[in-house]
Amino acid sequence: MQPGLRYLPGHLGPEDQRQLVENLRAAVAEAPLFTPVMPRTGRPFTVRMTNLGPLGWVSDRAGYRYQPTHPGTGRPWPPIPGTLLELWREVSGYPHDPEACLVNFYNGGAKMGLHRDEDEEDFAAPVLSVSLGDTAVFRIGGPERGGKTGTLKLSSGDVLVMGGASRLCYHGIDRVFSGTSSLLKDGGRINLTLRRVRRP
Ligand code: MD3
Ligand code: FE
Repeated sequence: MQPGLRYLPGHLGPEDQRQLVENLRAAVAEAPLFTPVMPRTGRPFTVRMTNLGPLGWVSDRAGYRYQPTHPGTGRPWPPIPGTLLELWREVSGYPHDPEACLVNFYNGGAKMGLHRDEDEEDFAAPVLSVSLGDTAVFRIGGPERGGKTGTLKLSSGDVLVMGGASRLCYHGIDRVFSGTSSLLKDGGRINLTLRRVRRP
């Protein structure tokens, strides 16, 4: 385990999980999932995304960035649900609210390669992750690419707080195990990451 990484297995109970899924269904109706593409190459991600909050993370041929509006509709992102703001206030140890909640949707074949989250100005704030639906294999390494890595299974209701040194560690999702949760009626996995983008 990396210093600053806190793993809170099953932190969200079934009722909170179901409520979040309901919030997300409404949010996705307003701000549909889109398929980001890699900068320059235009190669599509296997994960689909949307965002909640004043800023959202997007990736397209022009690069990675945070922006206030959905790339397809041009409308502002829906608000971050109260349950997530309460969770952030409870576990982040950071005195300002998050500005972005990236919503990642994984179907059975989706994965996310090793990367660092470094498009934010404020690395003093942790990144907080909530897993919903099918179980995934999460991989985390150190601050340099090519270092030693380890894995952790993330199940529905698990919360991870990446603060301190862990904030800038390489990480990714190796695979998702289809059919391991009945939370989402069509299966798959949702990961929510709450982020502070700008310095307060
Ligand atoms: C460790 N998401 O959205 S969440 C991402 O499950 C992302 O969808 C993965 O990586 C997912 O950028 C992993 C856990 C996570 C998130 C951010 C981190 C781990 C992290 C930032 C720094 C270190
Ligand atoms: Fe990440």
